Amino acid sequence: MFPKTFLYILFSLLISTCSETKSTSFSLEEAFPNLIFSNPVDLQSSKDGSNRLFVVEQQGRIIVFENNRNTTVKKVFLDIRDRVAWGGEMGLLGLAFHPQFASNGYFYVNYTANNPRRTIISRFRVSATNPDSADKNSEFILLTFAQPYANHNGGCIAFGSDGYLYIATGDGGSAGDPQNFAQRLDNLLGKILRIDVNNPQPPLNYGIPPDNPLVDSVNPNIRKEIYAYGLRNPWKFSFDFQTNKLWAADVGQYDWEEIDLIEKGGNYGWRCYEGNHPYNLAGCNGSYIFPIYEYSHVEGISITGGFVYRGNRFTELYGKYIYGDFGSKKIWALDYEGKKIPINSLIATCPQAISSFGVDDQNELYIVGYEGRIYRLKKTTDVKGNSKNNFNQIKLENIFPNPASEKAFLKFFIPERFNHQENLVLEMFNILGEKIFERKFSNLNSDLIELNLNNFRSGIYLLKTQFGITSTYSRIIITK
Ligand SMILES: [Ca+2]
Repeated sequence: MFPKTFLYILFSLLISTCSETKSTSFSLEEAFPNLIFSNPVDLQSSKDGSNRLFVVEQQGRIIVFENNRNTTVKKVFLDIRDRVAWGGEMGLLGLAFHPQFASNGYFYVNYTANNPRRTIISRFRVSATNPDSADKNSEFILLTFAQPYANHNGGCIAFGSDGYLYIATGDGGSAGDPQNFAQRLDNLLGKILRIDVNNPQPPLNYGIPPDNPLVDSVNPNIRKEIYAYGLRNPWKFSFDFQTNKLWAADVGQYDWEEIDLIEKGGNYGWRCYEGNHPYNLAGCNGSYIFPIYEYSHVEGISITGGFVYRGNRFTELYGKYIYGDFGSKKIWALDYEGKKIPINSLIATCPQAISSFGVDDQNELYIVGYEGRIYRLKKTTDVKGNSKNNFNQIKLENIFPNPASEKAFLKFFIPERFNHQENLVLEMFNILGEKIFERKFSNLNSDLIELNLNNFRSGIYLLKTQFGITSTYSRIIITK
């Protein structure tokens, strides 16, 4: 048994550092040490060959600067603070450049305004004479919709490879989606919308793409802008243009943050489900698409979606979905091939609250700190020796779900030249250090082990995983 003081220290360490079994091998550095922004919430590239970046400030400004680490110059590209109502989750929230921005100068914004409180999706145009300045008077409003409460406004907008504009909307706010907006198809809240900005269908200032999922509905109340629904507050989404997948991170209510792969016409469950967990099942008899990954509020409080990394600086992150949490400031890499169970690794912690991620013309990744700094990843020496040296050792990669109630799965990394006769010993200890479970596997023929938790009470437990002389401890939380 462990002495209690030792156990206390061990627990403290585990709770702070070992919720993931992989060690951090990245840290963050300021990407533009000479620049600071005011409540930045988005970072975009115009992708017009000018090597510029644009940071969206929540109060209502867009700032432009050269994508050069040593730059000291930033300019106000657009200032619509006089039109934007900001604070909390309101403000200028999203920016998307038209795919032909280099020739037509169009870009699109998503912001909230008051009197009445509403979301506005607008087009602006760059100045004809100054590429670092937009024409404030060029505003062309495409779409507005009422916001019943101040929170859950979504905010992210982006063009897909189909040329259509995708718009993330929140469920309208309050808590628990009191009007059930996200499940209903007669409104634009709690959705991913898709519109055609190039071919307006009067009286609309935009078109409905002919293959939108509800386009054939004869019910006049159904909104044909809807692309997917059942979302709570998809604050950030992004496209992986290698696979054409749409990744959305949906902020949870009280317990679960989720990552969804958005399919046309999909119902992502809210408010019936929060992540994989029933939330309010009244009237719920639909067909729901559940997240490909979720994490509990032990790990964070509000997910900030990122990007599938397609840059060149970090080959080990290529193809992985990099995302973070606004509150815990953790950054993870999710390895998901579409078939196997995803592997989630903590890779860094941000000095500031993470409001957004962004990518530049080279697909390199930036992390937007809400207190004003822009960061990028930097490789650090792996002090725990957990990288190349250990590639020949079996190790526990993931425990999921965690917290768990009835069963949990242990996912192992098994190297190619693994001796399958080697013994695996699993031991579980309660918070008093008492061993309450032991199981030995003499012939490990699967990288996945199922743990039956029916006989355990709610609580925090330590799971010891031992192969030969190598052992690791992981935290597992059981909730009944
Ligand atoms: Ca969901």
